[in-house]
Amino acid sequence: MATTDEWAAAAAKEVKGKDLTWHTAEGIDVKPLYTADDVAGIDPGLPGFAPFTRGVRASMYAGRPWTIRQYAGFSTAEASNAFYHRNLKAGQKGLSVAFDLATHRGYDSDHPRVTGDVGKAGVAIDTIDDMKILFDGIPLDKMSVSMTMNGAVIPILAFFIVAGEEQGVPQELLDGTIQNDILKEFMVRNTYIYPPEPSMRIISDIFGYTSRHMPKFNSISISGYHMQEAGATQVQELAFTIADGAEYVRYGVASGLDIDKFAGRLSFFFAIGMNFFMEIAKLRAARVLWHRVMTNMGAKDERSKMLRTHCQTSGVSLTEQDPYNNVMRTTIEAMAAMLGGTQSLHTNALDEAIALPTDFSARIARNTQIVIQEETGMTKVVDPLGGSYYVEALTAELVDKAWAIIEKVEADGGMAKAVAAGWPKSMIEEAAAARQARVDRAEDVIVGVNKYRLETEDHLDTLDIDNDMVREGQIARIKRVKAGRDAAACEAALTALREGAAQPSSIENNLLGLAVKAARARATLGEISAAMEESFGRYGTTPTPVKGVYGAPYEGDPRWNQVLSGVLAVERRMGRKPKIMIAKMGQDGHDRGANIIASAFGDMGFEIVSGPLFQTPEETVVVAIENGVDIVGASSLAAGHKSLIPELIRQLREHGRNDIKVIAGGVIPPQDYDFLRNAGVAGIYGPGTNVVEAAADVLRLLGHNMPP
Ligand code: SCD
Repeated sequence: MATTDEWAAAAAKEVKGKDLTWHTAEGIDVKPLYTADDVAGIDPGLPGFAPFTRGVRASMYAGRPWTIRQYAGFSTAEASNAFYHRNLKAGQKGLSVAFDLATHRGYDSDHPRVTGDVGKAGVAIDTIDDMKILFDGIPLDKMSVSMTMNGAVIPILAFFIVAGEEQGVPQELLDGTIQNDILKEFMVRNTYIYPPEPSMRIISDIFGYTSRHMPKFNSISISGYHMQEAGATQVQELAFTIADGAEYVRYGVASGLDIDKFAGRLSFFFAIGMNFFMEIAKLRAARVLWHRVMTNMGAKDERSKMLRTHCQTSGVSLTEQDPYNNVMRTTIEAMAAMLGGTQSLHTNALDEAIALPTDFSARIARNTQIVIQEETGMTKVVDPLGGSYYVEALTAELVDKAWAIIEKVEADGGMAKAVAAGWPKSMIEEAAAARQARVDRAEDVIVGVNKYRLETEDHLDTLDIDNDMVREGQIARIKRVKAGRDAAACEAALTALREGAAQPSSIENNLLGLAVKAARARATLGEISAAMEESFGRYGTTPTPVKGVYGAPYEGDPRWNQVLSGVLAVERRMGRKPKIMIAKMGQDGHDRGANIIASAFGDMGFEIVSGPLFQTPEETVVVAIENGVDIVGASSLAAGHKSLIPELIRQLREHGRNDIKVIAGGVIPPQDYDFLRNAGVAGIYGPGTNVVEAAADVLRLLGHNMPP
């Protein structure tokens, strides 16, 4: 039998001494070979038993496969309901509702701030009537329903409860999950409404209400997904998600709940990206970490310590270029999720980098899971990678690396304080900027983007929502509901909620309990949100880009130097640095792209004006003019580009400032490019844009003769 030393000598000879260690973004040195030496002392135990490394059920998928749960929703409740029925008929097993951004941020569709957002990136829900239509013909005692809602979580959950009630399903029988994870909203996703403190009260009120009345309902989905989407490494995603979980448990306990009465209904949500084995190990490590955290916090019931999770394949790993590659990417990611032991899974559609899925792309996405479940035999053996030297060693290493970050969070007083201090967000943004630089420098390969790029891209039909029509329909329904309700009863219910929000939390003042009464009285989502806003206020923020991370690896790079000289030349000519405003308009809080552009352009010598999130086009114009910017870069990731960007240009013209150029970036389908150019957009930068080349382009717009 050969020894590992003999193997090392043989391998070194084959590769002529080249270092075969892979230094990953999470700071893990992955070796080219793992052996029994790497797992000495590691015992992953058995599935269904603590610490659940090998899965939360003894029989896992051999007993029951994971839930095929596709996240979907668009335009109206009617259209989304019809889409759900088609998908369930075709093999989907659970529902997962995507709401539009107006709903997320607590605005009814008739609010002037949301004209560009209604029905766009999810379904518009204003009233209990919308919610009833959404689940028409779907028995809520049989179908488990997940709802991705964090900001307007109180009215949405109240509508869901009342929709069940009016279907004849008591709340005790409702099965499903509400995302309800506000900490990650403050960190990366930005669909919050209220400031952190009252937002945390909302969460413990929901824990209290669901633990008393909804025993089958998962009261939270503690999410790392959006962290990875925002650029977090797997270790960061793992650590901050588990630390968020610990914080929620602490708040629940502080509100007077017995840990074992609510912890069994906490659930999790992770992203599954392209680093196949790292993702498998991450899910295994997450279960070990949660078991450890909950044991330390005094949980006694094993169910309280059992990490059950949903997963979604990675959105950012998808490309606009050569989009059929996304089918393979999603398949690989789906396999990692199942080999990691997920309970529920969403597989992305191939066009999801640029638009909402069509029936065609949704079918391929769904069938990816069905094929794995029903054709491959992969579900027949529990945790088939258990005992793999590499997977077990990587699992243990991820546990240790994440634990070090969790200990730092705990030393800082927990995740709420760490989020307020801002360092987790900065850590993630630095990782995002570093990743973008690696992609732009083709050190991290993305097939079809920075390697093997096609000469001409195939046209792909994508779904387009007629936002005006949806909004008009919603406004008409809001009017109907308001006209048909008992105004005095509705006002009384809203007053009770307003007063409850002004008082400390108690069973009588439970915000969800009060909102259920308001929903029964036909109060709208906007009214319920506004009633709480009176006491809580509305939270806002302006992004602060990280410095130096994107530019560092470019030091000495000839193209980089050309851009730096170009910026200096423009600066000499103008007598000041060229100024670019990075604008986020509408209710789209996805700021990863905007932050990366701000960081990278800042490193190239541009002066950056970061606009606050959630601006209207009018507000953006005011900031742009006051700051004397040369260019406004509008970042759009939630399909509002066709209404918000032309409006921005119109407003600039009205102010006599045609000289301020407008460029657009983000998730913009190519078929909208002509529309935007005709509206006056000077440059469009979709997913996969090389940021240095985008800057070269901007210099050309500013009149600099930039070499190609
Ligand atoms: C499971 N069961 C078994 C079994 N496996 N019983 C016997 N043998 C087995 N092998 C039982 C379970 O005990 C459970 O019953 C029931 O079957 C259902 O199984 P589950 O494992 O609990 O699965 P599910 O109901 O699907 O729940 C999965 C989660 C839940 C717990 C993870 O929280 C969930 O569905 N989450 C989905 C979240 C989601 O969709 N998020 C979308 C986010 P009991 O319950 O009686 O025990 C989208 C998003 O944010 C996108 C990005 C963005 O918008 O920004």
